[in-house]
Amino acid sequence: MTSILILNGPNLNLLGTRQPEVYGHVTLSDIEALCRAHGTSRGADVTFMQSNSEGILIDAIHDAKGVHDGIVLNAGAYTHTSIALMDAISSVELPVVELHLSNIHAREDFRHVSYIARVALGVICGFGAAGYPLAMDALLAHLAQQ
Ligand code: CA2
Repeated sequence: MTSILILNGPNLNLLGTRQPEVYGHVTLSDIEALCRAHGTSRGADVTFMQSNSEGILIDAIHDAKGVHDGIVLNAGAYTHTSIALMDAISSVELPVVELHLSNIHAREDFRHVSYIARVALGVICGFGAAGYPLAMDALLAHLAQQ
């Protein structure tokens, strides 16, 4: 069975509690349920995690090698700052779909820069929680071609 790691970065544990005008009312638990249901419908195994720590996210990417077939990554604000996350993705040579709830290109200039995009298969942003199943499908379509 295809195995997907869905990895969420800093502050995403706060979803649904603040800034609903930007991120909506959906919680990270709601998103996890959506991803698990979508995985079941596609016959894919889903591992879902969140961390506020850059090091834990890097370790999760390293540990994904040989365990998962690909990663959906919402790296949160580390997207715009972390060369270390970019290097971790390059090192494991697993396909990664970068995902954002908001349209980062319609927001502040500093959010227009993504270190993840340089090493990602592709990027999905601006579709809210619905972006997660879209990212999973993009990853599964890529893996089916391998
Ligand atoms: O749009 C996205 O998914 C982001 O990755 C969310 C990050 C932001 O830094 C990125 O630029 C785009 C923020 C994570 C969630 O932050 C919250 C802060 C307060 C309340 C709820 C969520």
